Amino acid sequence: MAARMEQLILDLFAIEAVKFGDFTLKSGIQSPIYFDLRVIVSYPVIMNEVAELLWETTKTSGANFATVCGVPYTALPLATLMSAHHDVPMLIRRKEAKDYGTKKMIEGKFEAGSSCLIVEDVVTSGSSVRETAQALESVGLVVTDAVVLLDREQGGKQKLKDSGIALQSICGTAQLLRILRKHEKIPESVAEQVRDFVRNNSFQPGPEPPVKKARKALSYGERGDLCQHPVAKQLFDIMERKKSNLAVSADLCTAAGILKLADEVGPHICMLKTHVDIITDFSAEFVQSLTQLAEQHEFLIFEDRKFADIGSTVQHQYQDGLYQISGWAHLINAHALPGPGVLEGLKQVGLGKQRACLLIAEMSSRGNLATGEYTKATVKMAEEHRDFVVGFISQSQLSQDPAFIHMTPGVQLCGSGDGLGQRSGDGLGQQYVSPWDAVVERRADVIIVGRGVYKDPDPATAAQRYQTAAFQAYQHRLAN
Ligand code: 5BU
Repeated sequence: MAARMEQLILDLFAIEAVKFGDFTLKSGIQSPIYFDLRVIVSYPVIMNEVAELLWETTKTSGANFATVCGVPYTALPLATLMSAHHDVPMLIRRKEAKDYGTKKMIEGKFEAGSSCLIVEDVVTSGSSVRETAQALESVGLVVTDAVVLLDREQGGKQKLKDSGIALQSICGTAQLLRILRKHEKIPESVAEQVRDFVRNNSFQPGPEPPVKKARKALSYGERGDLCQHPVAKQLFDIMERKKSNLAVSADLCTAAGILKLADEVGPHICMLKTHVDIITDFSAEFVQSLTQLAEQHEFLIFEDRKFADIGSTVQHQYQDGLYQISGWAHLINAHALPGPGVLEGLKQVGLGKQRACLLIAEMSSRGNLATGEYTKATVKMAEEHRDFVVGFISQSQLSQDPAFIHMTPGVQLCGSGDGLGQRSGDGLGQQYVSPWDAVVERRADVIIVGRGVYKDPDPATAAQRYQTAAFQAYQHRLAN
């Protein structure tokens, strides 16, 4: 088996499934090594060998399982080959519930309580395996084992062990480097660079740094108690009571459509987000009905107006015109781009009405410019206007202050590849992460979901699915 594994590593290098250079991983970290196992579908002999070695690795470990399930998408054909060659039934986890028919997240026959082996191509932190395990467990399956082709050896194995999953791998980074060095495929300097990278970028088990350990993770309810601003308090309180950290983005163009959606998803959300300027038949009656629904279902209204002008202009845009946003939106947001004047203008309108604002510190769209120094300056601006700014629209946690709320758009129920720098999108620049990644990895407090919910033929069920996924992720974060 060792000789076969050695040959496999050389083959993977030859087909560029393993590359060396300067790559940006999904987490934003620069890595000197990159695994792109998606190419193996073009090399059936190699793919077959990977599936066989995965099978033998599993069998040697003594794992018991009734079904196999590949983490979508790269590991799907691997699980298929294992299933077909060894006569073990397979399950398929949908990345997104299909928008017609039965909308099952797990396809295939199984008995509740039976065990399923997870198959994966690469493991970094183990988050994709955990996410698939969560989906399988949510329908009553038991997950105790996973098998992977390549373990990046950055702590994922230990993290999975901590959540009750034993991970077996065909090969780890250290062994891969040894083989490639032995055959002089890479210079020693590159191998050393990768070893350094792995050493410095591990999700380490063991004792946490003392400050972190001393600070217990606070629940939404506890954070609400620490907030000065009434809207922030109210939002945390709703999140705690309704067990929902889901905001639905109602990006529909008719008043009736938005009201119907708000009524359907109302029980599952903490907040409804609007783009009021896309509504063709906006009226005072619409505002009245939406406000009634917000009271009935207990959610806040967030107008995603993205104010970005000088103070005097945004004041009018907030208060006047057709929409008179300050009259009904509990929350609005603003870009930091114009400088503090944008907040000073908005505040003069909003403070008296006990309204709150979120600053856009990072965006979800590809190539956006809200990064680095701009993001840091935005956080500083928020800190200087705590009487009005209650948090951020962001893609990561930017402040340790528990009173600041982080809200993350660009979320859909889809795994986004483990550490591989890939995010799914909509073809127009939007980039998605899964609820798990948003809440656990990126530390979002609230996930914002638009099309994942309102494009579903059954938005209420879709909202419930997102609510459960995001709240379970929050509970995991609290417990760890
Ligand atoms: P989607 O259908 O889930 O992709 O909708 C996301 C919503 O969040 C949509 O209304 C956007 O305008 C909004 N959004 C975003 O997607 N990304 C951002 O960085 C910001 C807002 Br700020």
